Amino acid sequence: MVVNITRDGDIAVVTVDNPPVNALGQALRQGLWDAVATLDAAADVRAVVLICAGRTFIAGADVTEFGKPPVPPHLPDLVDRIEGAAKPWVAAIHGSALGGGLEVAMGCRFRVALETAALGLPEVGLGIVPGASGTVRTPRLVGAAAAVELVTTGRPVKAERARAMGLVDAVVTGDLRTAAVAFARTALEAPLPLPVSARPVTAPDAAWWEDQHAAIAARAKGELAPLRALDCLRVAAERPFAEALAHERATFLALRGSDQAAALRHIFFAERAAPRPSHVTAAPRPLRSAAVIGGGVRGAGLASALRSAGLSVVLVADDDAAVLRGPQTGGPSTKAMAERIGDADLVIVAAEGALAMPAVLGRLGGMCRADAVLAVPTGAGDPHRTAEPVPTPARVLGLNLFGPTAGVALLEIVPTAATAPETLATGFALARALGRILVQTGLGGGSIGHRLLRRTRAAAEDLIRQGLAPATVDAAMRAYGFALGPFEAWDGGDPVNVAAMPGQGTPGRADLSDADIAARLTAAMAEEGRALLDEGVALRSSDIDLVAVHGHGYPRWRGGPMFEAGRQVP
Ligand code: 3H9
Repeated sequence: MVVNITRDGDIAVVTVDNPPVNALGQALRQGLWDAVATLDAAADVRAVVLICAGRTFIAGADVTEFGKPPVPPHLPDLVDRIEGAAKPWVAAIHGSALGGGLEVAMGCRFRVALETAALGLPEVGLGIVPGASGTVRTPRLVGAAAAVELVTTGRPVKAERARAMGLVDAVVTGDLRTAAVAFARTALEAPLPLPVSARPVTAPDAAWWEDQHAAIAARAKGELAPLRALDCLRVAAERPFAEALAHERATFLALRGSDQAAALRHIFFAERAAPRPSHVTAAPRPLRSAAVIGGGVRGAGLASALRSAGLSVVLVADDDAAVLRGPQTGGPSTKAMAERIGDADLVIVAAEGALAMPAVLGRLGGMCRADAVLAVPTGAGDPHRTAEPVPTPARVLGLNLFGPTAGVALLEIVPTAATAPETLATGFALARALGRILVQTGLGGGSIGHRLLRRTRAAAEDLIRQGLAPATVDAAMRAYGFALGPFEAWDGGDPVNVAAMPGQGTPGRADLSDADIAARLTAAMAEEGRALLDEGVALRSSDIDLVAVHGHGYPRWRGGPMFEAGRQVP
């Protein structure tokens, strides 16, 4: 049963049990719908606590239903029904109350949250707006400004902040069920507050809405949902409840069927599939300490992320790591290096180039513990060769870091033929500990990230040869939604020798619109993606999209090059 009703004296406890995240699929909506009728009819029940089994409160609508026609009972009707119940409902929140889950909680007369809980309306991240009164009830509960922040950013807030804004009535510790039942008993002693839908909103003036619009439009860069959400919030503040609800529902249904929502759902599921591939069944090695070798700003960023994940970390700066280049610089410093990294469970070479060469890694392998996992970048060469000189190559793993200059958004694992299953599993455990997206390549030895980059670079340089200025190409890609244009993104790499390119200096030869430029470069990425799949370098086409989005700034709301190319095929 997805909904179970038990009793604690005159308080009924409705427990939702719909693993893994209590998403509001049809069976759960129906179960809650029926529970309202059952409990309204139970004369000896004075209040109802709504609580969830498992790791979280209701985490939202069931996203897998979004591609299909809506089936009754519809969520907005369920929220109204809970609000209109004869007995007051108290939402008891642990884990995350997200999207439809928070909307159900706002239908309840009260909300009680464990101090570790988070609450939010993340719908814009899925290319939609809240569709069950989130844009209409939230401003009635927390005011227009806080509602704009919650709904248009999609970022959840922790329980204490939620209490400060008025989203929850109490933050509790200890046993949630006991605390919520006690809260319900106390609440019954005073007159009930108005249902959320009946509360007034103070409408900000037109200038305030225009400022919000300008700020969000600048951030959204072509993404539709945040501005549509703002529009719903404005209607909610200025129009009666029922009118605003109808406006929100129409906006939700229109966006749900949009290309952007389909693309964002694709990325949502790709991100969740990536960290748990079915072929990785071995137990990871323990990960308590790590050494990060070089890598400049990115190495330092990785070290700090590892520390935040609870590991003890040694960061060896590029200059210190130079000792690895050869015996001539050996002696005491080699010994000092071995002392610094000798205890680490995991040694990550974050430096590319000379420090990632096989000879260097052979030396490094001799300095760290014999069972330490050694993660090395593969951009500079073939990981099989790289691993050869390392004693016990079974513990060597190719590891590439991608993302914004200072950050690491994505880890790419490149196993070699010799990589042991538990070494591979340790790579996955590392990504989970860091909360980063991880993509694994096949055994063929290439890197998805580097190959996509090389191919895009070649296609972009081709455009320069045809007479376009790098700034024109960059602007076109930014207009398409990329975080940076290709030439801006590469300024850390080899300089582009524009002057040496034949055809440069004959402006006007290429007469391409921004859209043409973006189409050329994204098509080149998709073509490379198909080659990566054919060669077995990429295991899934969604992995290529994840690398493009998280590694190379491809607009998330476009779904990545493979997703876009797939949509163009009739
Ligand atoms: C919405 O609510 C619209 C409404 O306003 C209006 C409707 C009318 N649906 O992330 P995890 C699966 S929009 C279906 O690894 P965690 C996920 O695929 C929705 N499935 O867990 C995975 O499956 P598998 C707004 C879902 O503990 C498994 O659950 N809500 C959904 O790291 C575990 O997921 C959101 O956007 C879903 N909604 O994190 C919340 N969510 O095991 C999205 C998850 O087969 N969810 N799955 O691979 C999250 O942010 C995280 O899942 C959460 C738990 C923080 C809850």
